[in-house]
Amino acid sequence: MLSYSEWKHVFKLDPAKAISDEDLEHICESGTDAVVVGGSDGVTLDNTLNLLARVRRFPVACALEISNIEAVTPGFDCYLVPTVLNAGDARWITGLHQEALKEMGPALEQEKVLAEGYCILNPDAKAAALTEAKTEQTDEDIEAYAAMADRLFHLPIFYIEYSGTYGDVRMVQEARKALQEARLFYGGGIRSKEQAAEMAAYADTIVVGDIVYEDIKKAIQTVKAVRP
Ligand code: 1GP
Repeated sequence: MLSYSEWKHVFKLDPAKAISDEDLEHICESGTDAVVVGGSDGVTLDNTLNLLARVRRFPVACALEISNIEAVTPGFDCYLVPTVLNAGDARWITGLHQEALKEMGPALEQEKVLAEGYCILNPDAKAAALTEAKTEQTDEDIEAYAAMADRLFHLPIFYIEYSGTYGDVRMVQEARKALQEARLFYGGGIRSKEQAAEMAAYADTIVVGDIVYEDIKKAIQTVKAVRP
């Protein structure tokens, strides 16, 4: 199984959304590099465990993106911890993380845990509202956020997030220029193989979410764009 630094394409599955066994098989056997389990609403320990068990029937890497501390369970290949660098509410930058570590600090030694420095750029995304993200950002702002994630805080992942809408490729290009070590993730509104290829030209990893629940065939085609 590939480690996060080799991922070019991942599917993000929301444990709160229903997916048939057949569609899940298509996703897991599509040639994608990993399945990331994560969502913003209604994520529970029950639905997380259920999806983990179903994905585990296939030989694909499976990561948990933590949004809710009650839903964290052992058994994933790695754990992604978002910190929203452009959040207006500081709880989403360090607050919830510090609270979580009070309870779960020892788990850091035992599990593969990776911080993701998010920059949320779609003002209509649920996560933007929740974190009060400052989504109006210029090219220079993005370059500086990327440099901050990469060389100041040494985060392993910088994530340009347009969840729900296809983003501005210029922002991904700006981030690309500024990054030296961190992996660049792009996610948001990828609904075709052309869009997948366009973002994958600059991002190390593209994240494909909603289309899985809207058009499974189109979702699978996004893999071919980056893993022909
Ligand atoms: C969401 O970046 C991911 O966190 C993927 O976005 O659901 O819009 O594909 P979509």
